[in-house]
Amino acid sequence: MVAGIPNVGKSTLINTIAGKSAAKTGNKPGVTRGNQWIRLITQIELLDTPGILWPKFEDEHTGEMIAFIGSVNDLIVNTSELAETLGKWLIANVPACLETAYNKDSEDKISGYQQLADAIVKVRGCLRPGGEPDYEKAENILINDFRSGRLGRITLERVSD
Ligand SMILES: Nc1nc2c(ncn2[C@@H]2O[C@H](COP(=O)(O)OP(=O)(O)OP(=O)(O)O)[C@@H](O)[C@H]2O)c(=O)[nH]1
Ligand SMILES: [Mg+2]
Repeated sequence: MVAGIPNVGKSTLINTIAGKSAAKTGNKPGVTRGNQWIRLITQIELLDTPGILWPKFEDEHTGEMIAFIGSVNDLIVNTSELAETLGKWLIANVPACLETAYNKDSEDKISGYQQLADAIVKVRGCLRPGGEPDYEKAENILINDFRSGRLGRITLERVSD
């Protein structure tokens, strides 16, 4: 049986082992809706299962990290808040990744979330008609860049934690 939190690659792992696309996969949580047996050879089958989460998180940061990586349905989290929490975490922990992605041409280092949002607006051209900054677009860019690995390979938890 392959079990774990949503959207981490359980179905992909089974397909890789089976050597065929027997289980449905997709880049969002909740793709596998029910249990599904997939036969590897006559005597071995693997059970694909829907992603599961704890009924309650021990602490807020655990829930935040699960949301950062896209294991909570984006429809039930506030994108603005998620982007800000993620942005602040990245500034505090891996500032160099942000500098490389969004601030190469500036001499001022990104030191706060507003500065980060403005840097994304500038470098990725997030403007509304009329020239107003489109922060909503910048928020989505930050989340997508983090999840797709565009900011680099970033580890959220360390053994020392
Ligand atoms: N970069 C990378 N992406 C992966 C890997 N394994 C899976 N993915 C991608 O992650 C996304 C989720 O994969 P799934 O196999 O559907 O994940 P799941 O755990 O079965 O998700 P649920 O069924 O929703 O719980 C898909 O877009 C996969 O292509 C991996 O090893 N590396
Ligand atoms: Mg699945």
